[in-house]
Amino acid sequence: VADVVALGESMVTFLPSRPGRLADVPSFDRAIGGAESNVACVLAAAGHSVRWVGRAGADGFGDHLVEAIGGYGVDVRAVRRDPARPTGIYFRTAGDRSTDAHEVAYYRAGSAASAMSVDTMDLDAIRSGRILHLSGITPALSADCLGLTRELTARRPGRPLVSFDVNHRPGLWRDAAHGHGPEVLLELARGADLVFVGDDEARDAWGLDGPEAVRAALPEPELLVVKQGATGATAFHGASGPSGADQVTSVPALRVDVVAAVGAGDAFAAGFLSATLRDLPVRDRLRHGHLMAAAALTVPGDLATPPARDHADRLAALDDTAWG
Ligand code: KDG
Repeated sequence: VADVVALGESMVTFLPSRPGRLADVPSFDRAIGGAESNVACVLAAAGHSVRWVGRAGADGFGDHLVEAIGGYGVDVRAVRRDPARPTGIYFRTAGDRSTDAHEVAYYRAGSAASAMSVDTMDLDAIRSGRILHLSGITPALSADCLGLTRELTARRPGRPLVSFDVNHRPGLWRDAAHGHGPEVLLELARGADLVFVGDDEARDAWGLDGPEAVRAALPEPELLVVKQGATGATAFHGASGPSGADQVTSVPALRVDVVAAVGAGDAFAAGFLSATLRDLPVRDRLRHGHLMAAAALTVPGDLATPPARDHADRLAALDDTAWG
């Protein structure tokens, strides 16, 4: 049994060779992206057994994704290849360091992954881990992808622990005829056991201000993590326990010089899930999330080498004065 199965679209990512507008950047370097496979790669690099399930084209970019993600030690045997549809790709600019306002150009409409559905995917493989990690990107891709995500977040006895990162991508929902992003994301999050959401996403998508408001609108998940950017993260947990009352745990983020914020949310989820698999207390799960995020924030691509486990454990165990 894998520790974690992550399902989602991965794309070949093109990182700019220099700063500037998309219109001006003359060349790009190839890398890999995809929120869920990013989580899988970080978890594998941190020593967990992880499987990524997705669909890629039967093309060179698909080969690259499978080889590169497999190269992180992620099990890619359940990835399906589609001879009729291409692998999605995307380009992005370096953006402004202080605001992280960057341009993204997706070429993924009609991609192999957009054809993920309850019929085209191996549901047993998807449910074969202790934790199933999903994100709100998948339901934005197509009606079929939404149907698959609904099936996987339906509460059923014996299912793996379902982790859901809201990952609101307004650009993907704008033209989606199959659903209204904010509503769909709230519905799916209600079906998950563990939910990650940024306070900025909660404000933009749902008009909810601050962690308490998010918890009030989303009481179902056993554990809710509201990420507050450079400030920190707050977890609500235990409401389904005997007392019925939530415990609330907040941990400040590490202060780092941000190179690129893309991938930091995925790394945070990976750190939190890694510590969850090790049954660490919620405070330490948040600290491991911040440590992995700090590694991702300080590199230009989505993926950074995570700190070694014993190193991360030593940092997470520092007292509150070190953690601000
Ligand atoms: O979280 C990082 C992702 O945003 C990036 O890898 C691309 O999956 C991606 C998406 O759909 O935005």
